[in-house]
Amino acid sequence: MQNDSQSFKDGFLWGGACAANQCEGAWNEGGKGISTADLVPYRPEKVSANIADMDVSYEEALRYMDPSFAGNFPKRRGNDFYHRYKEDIALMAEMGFKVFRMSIAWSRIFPTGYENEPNEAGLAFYDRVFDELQLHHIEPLVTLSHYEMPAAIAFKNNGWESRGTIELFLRFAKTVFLRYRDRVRWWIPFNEINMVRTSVYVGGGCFRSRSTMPLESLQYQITHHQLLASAQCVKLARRFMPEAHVGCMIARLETYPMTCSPNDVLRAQQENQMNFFYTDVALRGCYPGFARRYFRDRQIEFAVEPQDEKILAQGVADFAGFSYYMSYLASCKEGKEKNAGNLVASEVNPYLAVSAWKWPIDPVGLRITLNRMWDRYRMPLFVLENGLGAFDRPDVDGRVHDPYRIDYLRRHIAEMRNAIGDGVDVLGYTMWGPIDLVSQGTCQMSKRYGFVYVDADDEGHGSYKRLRKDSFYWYQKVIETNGKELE
Ligand code: BGP
Repeated sequence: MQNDSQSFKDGFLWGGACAANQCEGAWNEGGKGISTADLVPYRPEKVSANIADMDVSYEEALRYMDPSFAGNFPKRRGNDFYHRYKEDIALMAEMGFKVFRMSIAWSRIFPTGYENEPNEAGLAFYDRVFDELQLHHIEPLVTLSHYEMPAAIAFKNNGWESRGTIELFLRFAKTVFLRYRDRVRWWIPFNEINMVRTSVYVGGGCFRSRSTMPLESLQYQITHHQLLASAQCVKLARRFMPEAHVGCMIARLETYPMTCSPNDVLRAQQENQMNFFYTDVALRGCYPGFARRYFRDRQIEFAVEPQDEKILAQGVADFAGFSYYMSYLASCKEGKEKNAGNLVASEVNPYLAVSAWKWPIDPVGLRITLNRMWDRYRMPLFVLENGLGAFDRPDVDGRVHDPYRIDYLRRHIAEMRNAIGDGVDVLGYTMWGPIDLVSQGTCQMSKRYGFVYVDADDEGHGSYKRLRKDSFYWYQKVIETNGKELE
């Protein structure tokens, strides 16, 4: 028996996570093509009504493709990581990061997605980023697809609705595997692969109006193609980088029954199952029975080819990654009051406080989720995202006091430690958005997650100067003590 089961193992991967489209900026520099994320405008009227609507229609996208269209597109600016990566990586190193989760923008490497040869300037940019990380002994963990793709693929293929997109994606994957195989050991093909249930545009580069399929069938068609692409990525990675770890990732929607009525319990179980559907396929290599039933009951039909079963079975991932922000409630009765949330909104849980964006805060839910996933897969788990979006304001001395963020993270890390004490194997923790970045759901810069404040507003005004918040020093201590010191 181990003496100290309630502690993080040596080499635990502490760090932070971001996505190219939310931090890089430089949307039209270095030969980059226009991506689907570059076409998402800031819509303040939706933000004030607390509607996180990320969809862009075909007609809107066509208009936004015109370079002379004047609009506010925050994901084109990000937090300017493209020009400031050295400073940002130095800040992460100062906190003691062991790992930095980032994504590669597909449209930097293949501007339209259809080129035969990659864009060397794009590849060289990530060379520089990986060099810098290496200099500071920080491991990169790379997501290949984090809510963006070359816009041309959205227009020509309707994104992931088309099976042809798999081949384009694999060309991109192979290119970056071969280029970076000596420096990147951790890979994730898709961020939150279940996003497509919320937005076919963000999750699948797909315009709803351009498809003739009923919505749910379309969503699972996209998913099927992405699962095939993931499995083939695993296979490719094993061929070129036998030492690499290739995981899968969902936004974990830990769902509790609203009451102890067996029907509510069953509903919660079904919702949890359909949330695990993606990781079940990626980690077990086949479609689970409950999903087949779900498709049957709801007349969900999508194209599957005879070789697909084999493809899925041959590309089983080797760790289970997930984001965790909150828990959800399931009930057979439609409730009146809903909170907002990551990907989906849920009925109000009276036991939980909420953030300024009405996202419930449930640290114990992280322990529950870690246990549930460990029980299900017996595979190493990676907490790839967790964090609190909040309004931060520097004081007169230019300091940012963010006790609420420290409190949120402390309580979640403590519950992760509890889960480790329960016997769960956790590889690492990459807190979301260590340097303030543009919000995925609302496009706000003012929805801040970071340990480092970025002087920029929702319109892109500001110096983009970086300021260490109080939480910066707190996280530094957490890492230094390998999670022993959380106060
Ligand atoms: C996750 C996404 C991230 C991220 C985070 C916070 O679902 O993977 O890209 O942004 O949520 O969400 P938001 O930025 O909407 O607050």
